[in-house]
Amino acid sequence: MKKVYFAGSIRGGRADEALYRQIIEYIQRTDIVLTEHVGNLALSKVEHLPNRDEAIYLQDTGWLRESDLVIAECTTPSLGVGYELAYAERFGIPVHIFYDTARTRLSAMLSGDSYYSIHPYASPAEIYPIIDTILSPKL
Ligand code: 6K6
Repeated sequence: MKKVYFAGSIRGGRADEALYRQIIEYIQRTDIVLTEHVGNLALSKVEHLPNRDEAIYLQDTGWLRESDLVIAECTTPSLGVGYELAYAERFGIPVHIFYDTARTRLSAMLSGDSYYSIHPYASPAEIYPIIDTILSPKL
């Protein structure tokens, strides 16, 4: 089973929360999602700590370094997700970026970086077969 770091907007806006949750549940049928809370804010365990933001940063960067790959839904722009994608590149972790072409124009800092595997989609239904390919064990 692969350890997947799922990245999606939190303070950048929660318009796509339901989609994040569906993608996370889909990945969890076969693999491990380290960041389940991105699809469900109620699952966060660090929210009430006095040093909350530092705890979030340390926890998330630790999970990124131990992940096998990152899957990011980037339709809602997020500074935190952008940071995570650059962080993953720095540590050589594969990154797959999904975004809805009708709702966003992906930042050139992502679309212009050949390190990233980018998957534009017209309908969310297109996401799942691509995830199957990403997660399928290589022979
Ligand atoms: C409350 C409810 C759910 O999570 C919380 C506490 N906040 C965070 N907890 C865990 N990871 C976070 C939190 N805020 C941001 N992140 C990370 O940054 C996630 O891994 C997201 O992929 C990304 C979102 O960044 P912003 O800039 O949109 O917040």
